[in-house]
Amino acid sequence: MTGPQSSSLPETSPGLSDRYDPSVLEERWQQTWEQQDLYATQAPEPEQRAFYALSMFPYPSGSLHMGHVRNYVITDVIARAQRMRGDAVLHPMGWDAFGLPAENAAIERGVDPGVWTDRNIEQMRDQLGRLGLSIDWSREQATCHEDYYRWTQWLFLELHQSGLAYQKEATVNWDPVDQTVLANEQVDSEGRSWRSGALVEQKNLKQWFLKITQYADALLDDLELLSGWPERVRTMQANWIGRSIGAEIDFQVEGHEQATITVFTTRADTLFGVSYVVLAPEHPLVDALTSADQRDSVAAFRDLVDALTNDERTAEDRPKRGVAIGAEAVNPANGQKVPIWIADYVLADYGTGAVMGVPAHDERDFRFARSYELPVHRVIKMDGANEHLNDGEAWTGPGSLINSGPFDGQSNDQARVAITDHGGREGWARAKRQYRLRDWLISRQRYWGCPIPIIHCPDCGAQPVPRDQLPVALPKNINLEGRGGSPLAGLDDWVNVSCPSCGKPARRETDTMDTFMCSSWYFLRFADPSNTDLPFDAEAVRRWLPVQQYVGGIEHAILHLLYSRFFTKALKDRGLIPINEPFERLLTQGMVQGVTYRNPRSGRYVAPAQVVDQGNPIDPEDGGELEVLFEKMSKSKHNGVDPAFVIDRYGADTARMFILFKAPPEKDLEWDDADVEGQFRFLQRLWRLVDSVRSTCTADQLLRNGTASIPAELSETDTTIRRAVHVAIQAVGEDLSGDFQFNTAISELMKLSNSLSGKVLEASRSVQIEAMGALIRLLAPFAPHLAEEFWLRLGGEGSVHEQPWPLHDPEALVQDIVELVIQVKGKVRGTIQVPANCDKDKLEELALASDVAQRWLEGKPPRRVIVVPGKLVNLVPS
Ligand code: ANZ
Ligand code: ZN
Repeated sequence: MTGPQSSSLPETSPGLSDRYDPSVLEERWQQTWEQQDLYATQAPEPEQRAFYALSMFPYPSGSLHMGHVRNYVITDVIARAQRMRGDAVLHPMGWDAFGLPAENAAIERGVDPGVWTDRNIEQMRDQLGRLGLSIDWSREQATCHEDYYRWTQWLFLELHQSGLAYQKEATVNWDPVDQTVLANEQVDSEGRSWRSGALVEQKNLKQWFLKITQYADALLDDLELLSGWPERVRTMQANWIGRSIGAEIDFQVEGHEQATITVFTTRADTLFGVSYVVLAPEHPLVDALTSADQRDSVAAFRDLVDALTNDERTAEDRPKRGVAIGAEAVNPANGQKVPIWIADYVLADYGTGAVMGVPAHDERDFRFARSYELPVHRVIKMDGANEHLNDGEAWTGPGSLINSGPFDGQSNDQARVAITDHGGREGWARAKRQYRLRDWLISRQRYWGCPIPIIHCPDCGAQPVPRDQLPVALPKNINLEGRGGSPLAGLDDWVNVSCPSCGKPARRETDTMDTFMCSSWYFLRFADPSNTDLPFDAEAVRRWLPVQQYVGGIEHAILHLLYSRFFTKALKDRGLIPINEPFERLLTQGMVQGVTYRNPRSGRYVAPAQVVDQGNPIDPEDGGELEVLFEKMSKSKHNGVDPAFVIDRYGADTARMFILFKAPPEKDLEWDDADVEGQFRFLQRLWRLVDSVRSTCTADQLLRNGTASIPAELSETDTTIRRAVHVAIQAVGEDLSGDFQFNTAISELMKLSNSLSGKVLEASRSVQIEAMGALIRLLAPFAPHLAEEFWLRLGGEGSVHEQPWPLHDPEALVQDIVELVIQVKGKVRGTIQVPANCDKDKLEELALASDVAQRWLEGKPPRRVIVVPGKLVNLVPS
């Protein structure tokens, strides 16, 4: 018989047993949320804070990996928590959808890159759906769709109009595997392509660049505003921009009236110590200045250097090599003649491509001078030291000037300025800032990218495509087989157009844009995703941006994050947006590492299924023992764990809980099946806890909004439970602010669950409601499906995800105070007041901090401490 009270308890879904079965439950909630449009973005009310939570959008490879899962789950927890805290949250998702894999798939398998990409997007969207993310899918963007790239082109034209996009002939990085040029940021320190891993070659080509160097100072100086970014990322950007403050100094060349060699130096104070001048082998003056008898050795040396990468040329541990070219330069400070050399370590594209050699005060110059028996003139005296201390090596530290004419005795910092000023008055020196940053090369000779909206006219030059003709659509069904050069160049119908200015026959630009262009502004589009008149409306951008919390991989520390900052600043200067920096806070999540079996003899990685287990892991191939490591999950190392597999087996909530619990978000995370299992068991315990409460619950005792008015008189159980609940509310709240310590937040939830299990049933009904209402709401950002199910099962109203975040009641935290006796060697010496329920460690800590202890121990640690909880602490001095 069904009584009237229990019949009004909420229905759970048909077929749902009383066992925790995530597969049924999660799918049902995902469908319900979708039907309810639960995660639709709500425009912020006046007074309401707008909170933009964003994950770096993925390349649609077609399959979701654990790195993605970690990234999106972290952002999701933040978005959900902020929503419950009352913010208007924007949490969108999109696809960085142009790029080479689609084109290569097209070449290998004959599928259309657009079709291939859309299919992958579809698949990945489904996979993401299974994670239970609170994403507003109505704002989805794919950079390869016309309604997006039309605006990428429009923004390119904006930059072009401001003179920030230009074409020039340049020596560029050529990737021989992908058959395209690369930006400097896309070549690693070993000279390899970031994508294909091929050794990059140098080629001379006419290419499109963006003048990011115009923003070098702003990009560097504004790093100081980014206090919500990891220090490491800011340092990487600062080093990449590489500002040097120094001077240019002109040297005349003996016997060549017209020739001036300008060097860049950060040490103008050492000018009197110059013993030679060095040009980069590629320096334009080398040919004119080389004497007849040095022609052959100069030519031979240049060939040698041609074969080296920049890194090989400047590596610390390589000998520096060079040849004299048979000419002399005149030191403008003292008229001294010094030989001119070319050397491998002087780079053509840094500074002026020429340096003054000061062996006494620069290590590299010192070694060079030693190798070639060039003189060493000391001009900086190490203060307070015997002069010949720096005979055997270069002195690169501070000091005062010697052998420097009128500048003798000045500190080298003073002299650096004084010598530059003096040269300035005489016309041979200028203060100068130098940057490592180069303009961003954005043209690519590939098909699957955003076409550059330019038409080349023999008479008018490079003309922008009129904006009302955008997008310049990528032609479909083209033959991608012929490698080398842009595939678009072969399409006569597409290429041949008339000039938008004069109407004469002209040709379309056939290069496409670097995909980093497409991702440099997508965060702006999400603020105004369906605007058909503009890429975004400034008001919408003002409403949502800067992104409050950006989450993504450290691999973009320079690339995407620097480009996006540049775009933001350039668009602000164009008056298009009111913000100066795109991302207020940045979290770079650590890697997900899998158990990896490696054969230390062959270096071969062995798939776990092949490992022979004989107590130790054995390689079936050579019968020898394998090393067990944790490394970033990857196909080649056979150490990946498929998210779908984990979700099938345990559900998304367990996967989320494990990922959040196992390591703080910015640290690497070692995958561990046993810990996944552990989280699953924790959720099962919660299930039983909720079930136990539900079984005693009557219609007038439903959770409703999860709060209850607490009577003044409480039992001891009530007080204990309330304290545990409010301690958890406070701790989880703190862990979800600032540093995002999700792992400790989950530990707090576990503690709370332990405190409630069994005991909560003994509490009064209002305390039960308060406790369960808080537990479920605190769980909601982490395990959203299960929390929603619990909310329903206990008669909560509406969705748990729309409930306000619980706030702790300081009064519930107040603990009873008891008196504790402090003894020294068994004699009572005083008492202190301590909270009831302190554990032994806490009591010892409080006793040691007491006045009595200070007085009797005289600052020395005691030999022994005996704690009798609730009674006394006995200190035995040493
Ligand atoms: C004379 C000198 C004396 C220097 C001394 C240093 C110490 P950063 O800080 O990296 O900008 N340099 C300039 N252009 C170069 C090029 N194209 N290739 C290789 N080296 C180059 O370093 C600036 C210093 O690097 C410059 O200051 C110059 O050497 C060298 F005691 O000039 B210095
Ligand atoms: Zn024209």
